[in-house]
Amino acid sequence: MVTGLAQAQEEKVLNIYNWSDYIAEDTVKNFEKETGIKVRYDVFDNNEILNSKLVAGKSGYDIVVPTAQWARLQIEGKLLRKLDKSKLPNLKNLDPAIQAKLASIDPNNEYLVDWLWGYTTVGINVNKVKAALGGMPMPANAWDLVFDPKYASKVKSCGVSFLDSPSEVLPAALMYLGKPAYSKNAADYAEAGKLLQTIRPNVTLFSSSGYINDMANGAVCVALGWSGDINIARQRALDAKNGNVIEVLVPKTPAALVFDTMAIPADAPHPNNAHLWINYIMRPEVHASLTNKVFYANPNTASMKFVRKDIAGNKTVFLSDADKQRMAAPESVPADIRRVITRTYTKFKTGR
Ligand code: N2P
Repeated sequence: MVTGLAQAQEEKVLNIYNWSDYIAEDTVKNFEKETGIKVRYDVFDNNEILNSKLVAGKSGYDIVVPTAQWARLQIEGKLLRKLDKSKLPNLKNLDPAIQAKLASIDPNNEYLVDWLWGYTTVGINVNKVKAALGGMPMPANAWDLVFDPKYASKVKSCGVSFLDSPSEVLPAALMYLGKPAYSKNAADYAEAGKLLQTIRPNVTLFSSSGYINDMANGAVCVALGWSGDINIARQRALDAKNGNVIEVLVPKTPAALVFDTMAIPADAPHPNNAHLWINYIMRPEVHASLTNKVFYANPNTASMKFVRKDIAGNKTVFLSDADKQRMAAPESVPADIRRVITRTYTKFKTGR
């Protein structure tokens, strides 16, 4: 039997490269116990880092978790391996609506399986922001807190953090200006760059992972961050009983949906083990345990009965249809625009 032979020849190792703060305590442990496969688990906190490893090749990783629009580029660059669906019977558990959404990036869902999903948004420390705004009421548009100098210059006093990733900040700035999140027009980025320059003095931290604790302990009161991360900060503040009340705002204007997807690099040394992992994650209890720990929605319909009631009903985790519809679906942009994005962001960050 070819499959049996291949499996027998594959050493019992699986190398995973995933986002930080994105897994439950027992996810790896249970997989290792059950399969006898030793997992090496490394983390990153932005797509740019992951992509450069894949482009360089020979990363040694068997499972990577790019955001969908980055995975699209990696598929086009032949950096990912087609999934063998015969090894993934648990695909039956996934929500057909989410599979259909991902198919716009990955036709027929041939390369990618959604790990979790969320959105890029604004998180606040409710009391500190109120205090920093003085008599000013909270803006109706959550994005004003970070993009309108009138608000941003006030909340600066209690700490403003931005994701340290060009491909997260530019779409948010573009949408604030009423432009498409994934515009293919360089002139739009010039405008976004101008906007970013006006608010640069108010950004006190660039972070895509450390900001979770900074929010939880009160060092940062406003973050342009990811929905689940901000909910993790909220939970950590509650656990620490430190009085910080953290809240994820669901913007009433467009925001970017984020689908992070499991994929197997084309040169993965252990593709069989990688399939075992993907199929394991798609078990209802396993997918639910991820959501229960990190407050990102999962694509697994069958998992919902294992998701904690308060989380299943939390509209900042599982968005309402109306909120979802307002948000931008993933789209990749061509290489020349990616360079414009990087340049615009670097100028913003360095303040030049
Ligand atoms: C995990 C962040 C993942 C969401 N901490 C952005 N891809």
